[in-house]
Amino acid sequence: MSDNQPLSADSIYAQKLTKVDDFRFDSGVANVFTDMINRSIPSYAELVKYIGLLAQRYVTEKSVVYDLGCSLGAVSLSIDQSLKNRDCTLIGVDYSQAMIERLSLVTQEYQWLHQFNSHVADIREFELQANSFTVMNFVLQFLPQEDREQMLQKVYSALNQGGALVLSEKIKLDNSQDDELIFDLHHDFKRSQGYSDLEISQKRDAIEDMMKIDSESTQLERLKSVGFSKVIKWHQAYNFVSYLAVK
Ligand code: GEK
Repeated sequence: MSDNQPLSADSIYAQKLTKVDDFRFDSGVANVFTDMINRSIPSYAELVKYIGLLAQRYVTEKSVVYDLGCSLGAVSLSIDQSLKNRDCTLIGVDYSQAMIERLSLVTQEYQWLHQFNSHVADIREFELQANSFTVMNFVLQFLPQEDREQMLQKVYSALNQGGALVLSEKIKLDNSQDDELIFDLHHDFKRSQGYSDLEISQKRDAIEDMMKIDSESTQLERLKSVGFSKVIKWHQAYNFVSYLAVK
């Protein structure tokens, strides 16, 4: 398959590396991203599809919708397809230039049903307009832990009353034995996707400093403390969960 296809296979950590550098969302990762995320996050494709369905309930006519940390735009594409007869503007933001360039490449033949704008920006610095629906699908976990509450506060403030945030995160279970078990089960899942033990451990070494995982209780308390009136966990596959938080 040519390098311009979204399905180039992820073999970034397949060979033994003398030194494992910190993980970066560079062009090497962007080129294999669709394969990488589908083989790393259980039920990723279903989750993305169902986010489109949630959008049907929360996106209001002529409103803005945000896909923060959009990578190759999977969530925006799902929402675009799902909202057939509603006028809205989709905005994708990602700080990786390589991701946004690749998003443009892989969607160049796609006919958007809604206006879609993408921006290269750090979501912590990016000003949010009033909007009805914001999605952060596995993105908050990459922010320094001390910046996460402020980011959620900003999202909450920009949402219209009755609007919703979909927040998907890898979590730590509060009970340490349960957490070890779910961690191992996720490892089994990655093996079943064709990743070797070497790939799994080198990727973990690369990512562990830049992706600090919060516990389930921290996630729930933080969403409540920024003001969301309703917070429910609507999806879970292993230790990958998604919360629906309604203003
Ligand atoms: C999907 N949502 O396919 N500002 C902007 N972008 C950021 C920041 C930041 N501070 N930190 C990380 N990113 C997508 C998947 S991937 C998840 C999201 C994963 C971006 C980063 O460049 C990358 O594209 C994305 O967040 C995380 O549904 O790789 O596990």
